[in-house]
Amino acid sequence: MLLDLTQHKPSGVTIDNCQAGDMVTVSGMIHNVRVTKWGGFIILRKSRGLLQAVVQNETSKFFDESGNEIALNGLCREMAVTIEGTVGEAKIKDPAAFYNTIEVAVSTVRVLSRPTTPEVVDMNALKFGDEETLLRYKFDNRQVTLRNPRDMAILKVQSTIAKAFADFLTENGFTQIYTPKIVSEGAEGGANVFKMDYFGKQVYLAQSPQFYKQIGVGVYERVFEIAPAYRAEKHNTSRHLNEYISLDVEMGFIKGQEDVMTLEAALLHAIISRVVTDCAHELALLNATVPQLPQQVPAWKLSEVHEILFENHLCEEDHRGEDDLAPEEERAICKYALEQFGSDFVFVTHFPSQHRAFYAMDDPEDPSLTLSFDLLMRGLEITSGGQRIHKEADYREKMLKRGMNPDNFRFYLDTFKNGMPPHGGFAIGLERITACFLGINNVKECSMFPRDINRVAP
Ligand code: AMO
Repeated sequence: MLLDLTQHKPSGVTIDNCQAGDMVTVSGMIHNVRVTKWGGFIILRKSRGLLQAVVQNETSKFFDESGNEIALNGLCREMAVTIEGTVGEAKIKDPAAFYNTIEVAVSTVRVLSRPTTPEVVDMNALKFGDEETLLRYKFDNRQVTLRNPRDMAILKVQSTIAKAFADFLTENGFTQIYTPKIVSEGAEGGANVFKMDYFGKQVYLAQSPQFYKQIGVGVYERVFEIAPAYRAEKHNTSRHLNEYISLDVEMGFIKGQEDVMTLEAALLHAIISRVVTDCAHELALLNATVPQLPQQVPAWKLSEVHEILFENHLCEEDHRGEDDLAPEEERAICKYALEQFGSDFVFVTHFPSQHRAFYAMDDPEDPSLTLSFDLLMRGLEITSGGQRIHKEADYREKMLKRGMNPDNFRFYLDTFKNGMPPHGGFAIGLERITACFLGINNVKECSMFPRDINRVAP
């Protein structure tokens, strides 16, 4: 047999390039069937959303998997079907309808396969009293509830964010890398690292590709990765996952952390533009407000944030002198930045050295602080980043000060021994940026199969 490679794409008229009056053949899953006196509607689910097909009793015919003619009420939700019909103009109000200016007048429907349970999950009826019960039901049945147009839209936006991230960085001279997730040392420190047995030896699941992306800078100058990261967070919150997708960036030959922050702002600009262009349907369906990112993004030191909030009476408590941002401060400074600077994003810089990972470069002007930053979006931290130490001796000194054993990090330190440029980078949590973009309260809704302290299946 010889395979014809030109056949991988449908040719001629398809549902995505048709006009009123065209005959089309379109396959999809039946999302809903409504029977009327004169015929009815088949709502077909396609990759971007719903398509309406109109049935007329006199002219529409239906066939089962064996080619036997059946009645319209022989069709049911979640059957895989191929519909042939004529395209007509329509004005469909349902926001889940991706095809909202056309419909198909059905000539034939052929069933390709059918569900084997009569109790197919009804995506239209995903309405429960409280949010927690609804989310539990959705996650317990995620393999099917993902087919609901709202969840499809969330993950479509997420995939567009990841694609825009990769495209922007590739266009700006970054090389995509793939680094191991089974590692010998946790990169971020702390206790939230998953241990696992590796042929009798204790190893860890990577909390971040931090070491490897820095190593990548010694090779390619500019690198990025899109990959899972693992955090053994014991608390079950709306902002934490135990496995999340980390959008990692690392770049060499920087003059300071401002270069990294500027790159991130430009990257976010590209991501927002791409989502607006490519996901108009999803944004409308989810009722999302496009994030505002001005040409000049506010960036304040941590101490300045405490001050601003205190002086303007924007927080209940006085947080001046604290080592980190309190959640109420994250929300308050974002509200302030939006009102005063029209920005849904705020950079916060110069976190205390003792609260940042060892690889963060200390500020030469005040070594108790680091040249590091967080980026807040709409009240939530979506990024950490900063300038890194690039001299082996400085690493050793900081590790010893922290009671770490440099011998455990030999391969990492070897990189700096062999020469490294000044460099820095950042990581964006994909689920968090998606949730903030779309105004979704729980990041788990932005994970295809969320992992939390109570859930490893489906
Ligand atoms: P950090 O630990 O702050 O930094 O993580 C970076 C970003 O990853 C996301 N994130 C999470 N998302 C969901 N659930 C979690 N449990 C979780 N933990 C982190 C957040 C966070 O801002 N190596 C550094 C980055 C760097 O400096 O380049 C790091 O991993 O959006």
